[in-house]
Amino acid sequence: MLLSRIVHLSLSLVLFLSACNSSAQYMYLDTNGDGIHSAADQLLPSATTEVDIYLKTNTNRSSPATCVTEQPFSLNSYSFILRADCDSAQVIFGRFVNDVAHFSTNFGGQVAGNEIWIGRGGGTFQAPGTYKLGTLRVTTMDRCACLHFAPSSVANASAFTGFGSQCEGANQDNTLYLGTDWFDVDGLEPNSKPTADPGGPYSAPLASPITFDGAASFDPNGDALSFEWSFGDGSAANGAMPVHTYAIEGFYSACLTVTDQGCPVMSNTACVPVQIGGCPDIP
Ligand SMILES: [Ca+2]
Ligand SMILES: [Ca+2]
Repeated sequence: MLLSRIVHLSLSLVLFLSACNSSAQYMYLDTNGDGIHSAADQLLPSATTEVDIYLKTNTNRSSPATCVTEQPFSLNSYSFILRADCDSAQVIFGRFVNDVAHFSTNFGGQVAGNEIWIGRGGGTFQAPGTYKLGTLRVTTMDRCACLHFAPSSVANASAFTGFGSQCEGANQDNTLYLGTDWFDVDGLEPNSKPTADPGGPYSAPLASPITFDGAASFDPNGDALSFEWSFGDGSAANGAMPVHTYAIEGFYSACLTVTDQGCPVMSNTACVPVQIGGCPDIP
């Protein structure tokens, strides 16, 4: 409780008289070191992931913020809560390293179950912009885990996700709070399913080979895919571009199932019409 009081006091050092509402800040997580958030950012199952925490103090995903009192969206402290709250996955929070220069004041922090709260600050205002706040080690046990920002803590009613700034915010305490002053966050989600694209439609004379093309299939996480085809005549094959020859004229439905290597493993199936021989054209 004492630590959280210190956070509130520290984030309220600079007071201004005029109200300043803002709704355009963005906090996100990055695990592949490219400095941006995408579906490729995930916790490694049964392993330790270095999770980078980023904050844009003066923009949301795509547009700038405006402080109505024209005070800058500077930064002199931050506080965030992360929670692994999906699929009953167990996580272990490890070392956190602050990356903002001059933020040598440690507001403490707290781990409670699958939740962690961390706060840092310093006396010098940093210019508005994009900051890598720091890096947190997160270890998952034997399950696929997620990690989400939370506006408030389950374990500590005084902890919050936000940052101290010269722009005073809706509460006029020079603290911009997630869920009050701004809303854009991107945590780490479990696996996303791939999309199967079997190409086609296909047609060929009887007994002529057809090259099926599933290369346009994709996975939003960038997972490698395996390909399984069912040609509709009882035959099957693996691979992105198998060749198959039908022995009987007619219409068939060829289906492609792609499977990723994510956690949990996910699949997607799509089918395409096939015309063999001199039948009328496929509508
Ligand atoms: Ca990334
Ligand atoms: Ca995937």
